[in-house]
Amino acid sequence: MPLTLYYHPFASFCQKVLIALYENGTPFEPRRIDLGDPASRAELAAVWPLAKFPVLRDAERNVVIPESSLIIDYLGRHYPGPHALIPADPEEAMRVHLWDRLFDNYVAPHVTKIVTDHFRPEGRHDPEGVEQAKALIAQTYALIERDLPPGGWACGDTFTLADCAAAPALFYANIAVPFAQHPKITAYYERLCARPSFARVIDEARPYRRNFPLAWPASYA
Ligand SMILES: N[C@@H](CCC(=O)N[C@@H](CS)C(=O)NCC(=O)O)C(=O)O
Repeated sequence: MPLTLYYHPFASFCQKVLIALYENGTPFEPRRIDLGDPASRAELAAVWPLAKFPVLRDAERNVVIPESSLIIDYLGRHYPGPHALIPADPEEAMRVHLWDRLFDNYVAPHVTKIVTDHFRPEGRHDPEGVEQAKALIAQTYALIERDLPPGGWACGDTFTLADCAAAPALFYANIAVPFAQHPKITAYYERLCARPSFARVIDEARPYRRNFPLAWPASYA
């Protein structure tokens, strides 16, 4: 098996790539990284010095690919399966990339800001930064609610890279800044949770929930 994924099942950007792999039934060797363990972190840093995951290693082509969107793009080009997650049409692909960017840049990192503030030592919290992060997520929800199609997926009838990004981002964002007052996002999120690839990702991450500092909503089975 040429593909190795360096990842953690609870990390949202890793979940994004897992969804893509599961959508296409792509075989890979999972290499679980524990960033709290120096040896495990060093193993990741040896393939990608920034020590951020996910990272994909392709032994057959002798390449290392960091960055979730690039990994999904790479998989589609070199290990295609039944679901093309990035459309061939450049205009459609641009729309998919825009939605992917929305979730990656304007939702997920702000959730990280809110969550990691809980791990800061006493006297080093950043309440203003946390409030800003919450406001930016709320602002992005408003845009998503405005432009999301009433049914189907983020960019229409086909499940794409944008949905791989959306599912974990919304899963965690909803805990930090609930989106219940946005009916289209709520219905879309329910469709994402019913998608077998994402349902599997949620299941595999469940054992790690005890380390999460925010309260789990009752609706999160
Ligand atoms: N832009 C990157 C973001 C990767 C990222 O931030 N991953 C997080 C886990 S979800 C991480 O490595 N966090 C560990 C750290 O920042 O030390 C991508 O799309 O893959």
